[in-house]
Order: sequence, then structure tokens, then C-alpha cells
Amino acid sequence: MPSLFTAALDFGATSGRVILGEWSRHRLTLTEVHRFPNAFRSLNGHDYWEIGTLWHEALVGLRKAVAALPKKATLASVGVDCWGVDFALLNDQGRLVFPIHAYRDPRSQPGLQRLANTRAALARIYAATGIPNVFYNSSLHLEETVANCPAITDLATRCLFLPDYFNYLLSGKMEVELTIASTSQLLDVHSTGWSAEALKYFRLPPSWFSAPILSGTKLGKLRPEVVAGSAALAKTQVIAVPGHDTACAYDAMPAAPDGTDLYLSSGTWSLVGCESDTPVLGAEAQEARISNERIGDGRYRPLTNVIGLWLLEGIMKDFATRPTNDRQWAALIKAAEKLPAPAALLDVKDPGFANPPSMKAAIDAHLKRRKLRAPADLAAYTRLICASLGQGHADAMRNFERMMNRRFKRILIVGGGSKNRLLCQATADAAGIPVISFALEGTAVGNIARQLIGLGAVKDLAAFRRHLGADLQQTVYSPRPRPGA
Ligand code: LFR
Repeated sequence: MPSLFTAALDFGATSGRVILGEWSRHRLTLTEVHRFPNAFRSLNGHDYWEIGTLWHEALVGLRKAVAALPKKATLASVGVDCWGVDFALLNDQGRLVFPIHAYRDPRSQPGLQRLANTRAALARIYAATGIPNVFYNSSLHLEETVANCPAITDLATRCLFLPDYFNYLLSGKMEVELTIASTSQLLDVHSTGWSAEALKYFRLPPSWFSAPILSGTKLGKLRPEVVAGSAALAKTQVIAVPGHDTACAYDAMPAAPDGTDLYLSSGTWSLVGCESDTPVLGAEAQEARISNERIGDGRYRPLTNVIGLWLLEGIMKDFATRPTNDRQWAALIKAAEKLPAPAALLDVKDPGFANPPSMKAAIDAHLKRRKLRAPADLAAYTRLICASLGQGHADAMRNFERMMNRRFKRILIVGGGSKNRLLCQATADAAGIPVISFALEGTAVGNIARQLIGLGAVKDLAAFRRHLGADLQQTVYSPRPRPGA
């Protein structure tokens, strides 16, 4: 069997990458051919993505993927995954009719408060969608758009989530994929269709939302403008993979089939959860902010969003001494490890950490309110943040154990945070079970796995995980006894 080449376009909120995958003899080899920074920009009090730049970087990455192919080889397929919730409003000609806002834009705050203060509606929307009331939900952002710019209902005919929009730019097909749709708080939690209840509550036109498709669906060949004469791209299929990056990262987990592994996809956000055949609903789940997002095949991945490395990325901006290369990062983590365990931790649920002008000021204010002293230097902030995130992960785990009547034996961590020893150890210590870190670009691996299944090269996800697990390097962080315990 000759090698099969595929490309993953993986857009993260703080960086994106294009990864070339070679599938040969049941082994996947990844080459990162392109990496680019990403950030939203503020204009007059609102936050916007630079969508043209992202598309440009995707095209640059595709060209680099082609250049990295062996002579005469072609790219079989390409798949797109992206952070959740953000969307594009289009007309029938596929033109953007509204600027693409970033989910941290404060415009959702009034809607968030209104829903939070209406207990009956809050419970109804959670029962209908399985998604808690969070500032970034597409539901709230769409609601604000329609309420404050009512002419939009005449201009726009379609709402595509960002991975769907990139799929459209690649293939010319406008479709909405299920996993990304499930991040919107507009999908019916018991089916794969939209929730009439939620669309009505947020006053959104149902005609904007077409029936979601399952991942693995072939959308067709690349548009001629994208192929641009390249023989390697002439037959490339665009495959709808799980459009939500977290769904891809979860797919990549080489998990034990008995459900005893807790998943932690650690990047800008820490996504703590597991897989389930049924959603986790009810008052307790609503209170614990369990988000019943979907797996590519339609099942569920109940998870909690813990604020994640956003805290660490944020604090770095406040220190001129921040690390800028791997060696300096290692030195910072080492210095932080040497410090004594912090006397008190941050409550990582504080909404003040969501999008502050200065993360250091936000942390200092949080500590001051609780009459605690601010850390002395960057190493001490790093230590405090990692320990607090570890505790946040462990709290989320205990909620799942209670509500799902499960006992987890291991925590599997993938993503940027899997390389952070301090974070992995803090998580193991707080949870009291081992953390297994895989040096794995989870999102890209899951993205490519779904392409291989769509192409018929791999039978199903279980088979893919067996192949993947066979030769994966892992680091085990065993829990250390708590001081005084
Ligand atoms: C992670 C992620 C989370 C989602 C957050 C906002 O990249 O996709 O799963 O809740 O970004 O979209």
C-alpha cells in the first residue's frame, strides 16, 4: 500500500497550524509545515478576528504541504478544525454581510446577565440544548447581532460556523458540521437538529441554520482558485472533520475502551471531560456547567471548560522577562517547581479572568479581595497559575464522577499543556490519580483520523486509536501525597 497524504488545517484562538499527515502501514507521521500566530483585534470597543489573514495563512500552509510531499505524490484530502462558537453571516452568494466578531467581545454580557437572572428560562435552555450559559456562546452573540443590527435578517441568509466557512472557501459547499454546531447552545441535545426552543428564545431566524452533517462527509474537490494549477491538489477532497478543535482532540485520545479515562485537552482552554452515549443533564449538571458537546458520530462528550493556559499566556504579556524560546521556558518551569506550594489558590472560575486588559492586575485584584498577597515574580505567578488550574481540573473530575457514577483511573492530557511538567504534576496531585501526557498534537491527529475514516483507509475511530496507541510516547505523572495528608 502506498502512503496516503492528508492535511489538517487547525485554527486555534492564539495560533494556527497546517499539518501534513502521512499514513503508511497503520502508522501516522505528522509534519508541521506551517504555524502562524492568531489574535483578535479591538476596534472601537469590539473584538474581531482577522479572517482574511487566517485564510491567507491556510493557503500558504496548503502550498507548504504540497512542497513537503514526495515527488509525484498527491494530497488525498484536507480537513478544517477551529476553536468553537464563532460564526460568519453570509448571503446566498457566499458574501460576508457582517464582520466576524471574536467570542471574547463583551457584547454578550447583557444577554448573559438577562438569561442568568431568569431561572425558568435558564433551566429550559439547558434542558433543550445541554449547554450552560457562558459568555462565549454563539447564541448570545447572534442574539446581540440581531437585536442591535436588525437589518441583518434581510441581509444574511446563512450562518456558518468558522470551520464551516473555511470548508466553504475550500470547496464551495455551505454545510454546517455537527460538533461545531453543538458549541452554539442552539442545537437540540436529544437529536442532531436545531432546538426550536433556543432559536425562539434568542430570536434567531431558523432559516439561517441548515441541518447539520456528520463528520466524515465528503464536501467535494477543492475550488479551482485553491488548486491554482497544482497537480498535487487537483483531486484533493475536502472532508468535513469534527469542525470543533476540542472534538478532534478528544478523538485523538488513545483511551481505554472501558470509560475509565478522563480527558484533558489543554490549550488556551482546559477542556475536562469524557465520552458518553447519553447527555448529562439536570439541575446539578447545570450548576456544574457541564457542556454536552457532540462527538463526530453524534454521541456526547460532556465536558467542563476550565479557563486554561489563557491565564499563563495572559500573565506573560505583563513581564518583560517572559520566556521567548524553549530553553527559557524550561528554566521558568524549573524555577517555579523549586518554589514552595502556594498557600492559597486562585478560584479559576472568577469571570474577571475572561478578557482583562492586564492579567497580572486581574490576578492581583482577585488575591487582594481575598486578603492574599500577590506573587513575587513571574516564576511565582507561574507556580500559582499551574497549581490553581490543577485544582480546577480535579474539581471538574470529581463533579463528573459524582454525576456519571464513574471512577476515573487516569487523566489523559494532550495539547500544549501536556508539555508543561508543572501543570501535569499539579493536576495529578490535586486529582490523586496519574496524569498521562502524550506528546501529541491532539487536534491535528483527530482531524486526520476522521479524514482517514472518511477516505475508507481506517475502519473506525476504535481502530484508529488502537493503531495510534501502539507506538505513542507517554510520560506518567504519579500523584504525590499532599503535605500534611
Ligand atoms: C478550545 C475551544 C473550546 C471552546 C472555546 C471557545 O479551543 O474550542 O472548546 O469552548 O475554544 O470557542
